[in-house]
Amino acid sequence: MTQNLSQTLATQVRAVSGRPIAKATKMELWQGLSAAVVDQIADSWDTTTETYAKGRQEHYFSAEFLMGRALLNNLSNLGLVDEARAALAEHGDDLSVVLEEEPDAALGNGGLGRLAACFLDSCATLDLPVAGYGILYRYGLFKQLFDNGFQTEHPDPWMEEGYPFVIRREEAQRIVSYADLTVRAVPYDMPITGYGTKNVNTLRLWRAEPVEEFDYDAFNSQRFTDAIVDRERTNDISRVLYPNDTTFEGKVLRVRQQYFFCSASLQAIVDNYVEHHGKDLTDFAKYNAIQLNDTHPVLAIPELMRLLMDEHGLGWEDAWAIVAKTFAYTNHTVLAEALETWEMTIFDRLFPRIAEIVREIDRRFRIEMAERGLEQSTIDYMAPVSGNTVRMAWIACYAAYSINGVAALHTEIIKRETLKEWHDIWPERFNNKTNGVTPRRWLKQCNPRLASLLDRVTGSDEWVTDLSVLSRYVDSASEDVLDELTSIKHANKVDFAAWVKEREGVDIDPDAIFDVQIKRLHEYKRQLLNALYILDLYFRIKDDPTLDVPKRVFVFGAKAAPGYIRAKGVIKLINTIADLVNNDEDINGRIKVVFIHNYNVSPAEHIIPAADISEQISTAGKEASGTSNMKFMMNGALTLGTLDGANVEILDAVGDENAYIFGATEDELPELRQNYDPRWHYENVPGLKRVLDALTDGTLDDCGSGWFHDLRWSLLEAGYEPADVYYVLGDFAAYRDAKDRMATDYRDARAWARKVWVNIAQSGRFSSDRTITDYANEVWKLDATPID
Ligand code: HBZ
Repeated sequence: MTQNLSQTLATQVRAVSGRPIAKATKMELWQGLSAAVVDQIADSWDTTTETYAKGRQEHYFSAEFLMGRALLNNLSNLGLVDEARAALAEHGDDLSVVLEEEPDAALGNGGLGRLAACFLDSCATLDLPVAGYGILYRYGLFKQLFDNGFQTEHPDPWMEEGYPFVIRREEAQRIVSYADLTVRAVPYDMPITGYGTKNVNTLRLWRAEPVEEFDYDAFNSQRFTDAIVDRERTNDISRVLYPNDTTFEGKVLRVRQQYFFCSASLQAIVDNYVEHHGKDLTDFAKYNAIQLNDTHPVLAIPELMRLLMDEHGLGWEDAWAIVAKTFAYTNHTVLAEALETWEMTIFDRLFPRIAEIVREIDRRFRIEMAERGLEQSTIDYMAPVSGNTVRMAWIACYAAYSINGVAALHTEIIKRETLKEWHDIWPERFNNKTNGVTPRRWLKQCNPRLASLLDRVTGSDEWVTDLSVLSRYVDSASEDVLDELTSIKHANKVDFAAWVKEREGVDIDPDAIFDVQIKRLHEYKRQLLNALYILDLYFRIKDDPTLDVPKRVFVFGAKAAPGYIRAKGVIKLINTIADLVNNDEDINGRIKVVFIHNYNVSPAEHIIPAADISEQISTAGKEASGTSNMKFMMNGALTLGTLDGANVEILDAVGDENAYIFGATEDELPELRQNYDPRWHYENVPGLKRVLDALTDGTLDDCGSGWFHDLRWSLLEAGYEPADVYYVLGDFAAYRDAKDRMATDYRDARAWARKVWVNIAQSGRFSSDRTITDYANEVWKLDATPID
């Protein structure tokens, strides 16, 4: 039925551009090719949807899906890359140029959102009946530019020019009601292809639209603004992704967003149940499981109660019995400020019925706990509602049948501290699911040279869907393979250097060590520690120009939340250090610093294959898992890291000699902190004083912002809070030693390549296929359902 890609390409390009393919722009070629891909999968997608609808399904609720680009991913999954390249070549066009036209779907902040995207890829590849549900934000995460080294934020209207990979499903719209507003939720479905399978899963993103496009009564009676105001309030709901991952702004709107996608998704899920299994909802949990990606979708719990009771006539106990078998909750942080709480007054204002249900959950919880004999103070602490505060994580812990952390250490910490009281009562609910990343995007697609070496070494491409096969070859890499690894990395660095030159205007030497830290900017992630090292190295070379150190390129990519001034100070600092060292003739290119602006999924695909050193240097106990650490490992960068998050498991997989671990550990820190005096380190650790003083003595200019003074102050004095809460100065000496040692070790190319190989070969357990298989077996109880 479907025509081949080259036949449809010309037709689709003509349809989107209204002119012959020879005259189409690159953007129109991208759109036409993308539409041609959708044409290829339409039948399988429909069959998959129909098949899944009848059986048990898992629904992944997430406020964020950081999908990145779709076209290459789909072509690669469908085995159509060569055909697409040839089809474009017929018209004199180059696939790689066309691919670069695609905007990133940046509907996420960072790790949490990207994890959701990797999970969808694995679910489709494993033929698992899983759908994602979220919001079709008109503006994804802000676009970052630098103005004189300062971050500036700009809107990212990613769909403005048309986006063939989301299909509006007019007929599947739902109504979502608030006390002050009724809106239409219109689903836009994105096909999620899997590697080497016909199954095509779905990501359903909801967009808010006015029930009536325009209030003509208001308009005609001269109330022009009234007519527009309601429309805009509705459009606001899916207008923009919140760029906050610590602080909360526009609380009411954020709660509105959360309720919006939870309610619309649950209505669709319940309706599907009724259609296939009848009006008696008793067996709802037999057919449906819902994974809550952090607390953002926790409103789904009272909303499902409402739907079951108010729309389907169940009593409280029956409804709660279903809810308690439906939801599973993933925690992504131990930072107290990120466990969402809302004011009850917001709930009262937006949805009084949900507020009432939450109060009833609270009332029953208190009774149940009193019957268990818990102390009143414990009950008050754990109760979903205290005073005017609603604690979303507590609602999740009470209702969910499964609660998981995202790395072994993280799960231990939430059991012991963050969620201790819950673990005391329901230890059986707790489980670990160490994160993973998809080897399709993060190895096969972004690093074709390495992928082809792996094909040759293993004799097949089985590793693409079972990355664990690589471990069989861990001890058997010949010297030829090791040399080839070195030249692949070098070739990737040459490509990357050209990309950096074009994008950032900086020259970097592919023979230097590429040392990379890419992640959101946070104090706990300690980009500042890295910056202090670079400054120290700079001074060391200035002191002794003959110092024999290998050439280095320090690469950063990071966005700071717009209101997070200290994080923005670190960005300005790194850019200022870059100016200083990149242009110093004494340094003569021995150190280069590059801050990649607007870091996102597709820049990551250029950066990671070129990295030698993976910076994973968070204060121990603070990074729940990390996922870039896994991507780097897969691409043969060695970890320079603390014993934090999944670094612990990476170390376990590769062994001491193949990773560089430093710094205070999570169990040492409480005691270390008791007598911690950052000033002592400032005075006594050689080099530290010089580096910290450079922040304020005129060496580095913060353009009158006062931000560098604040950074120094946060480490040394900090006033009302303890100084240097993230132990930057405490870990500085150990970090410098480890990083210097790495640079020295890099000189032995063979020995380095052997470490690189061990990292690649042992990366199998960090494939999201492994993570998802564990979720499917242990939490979702879900079987693969291939459509053929
Ligand atoms: O989730 C990250 C963790 O910091 C990281 O360690 C982990 O690997 C990753 C996946 O499990 N957490 C986030 O990315 N969190 C957010 O982006 C966030 C967004 C909005 C919030 C709170 C947190 O309100």
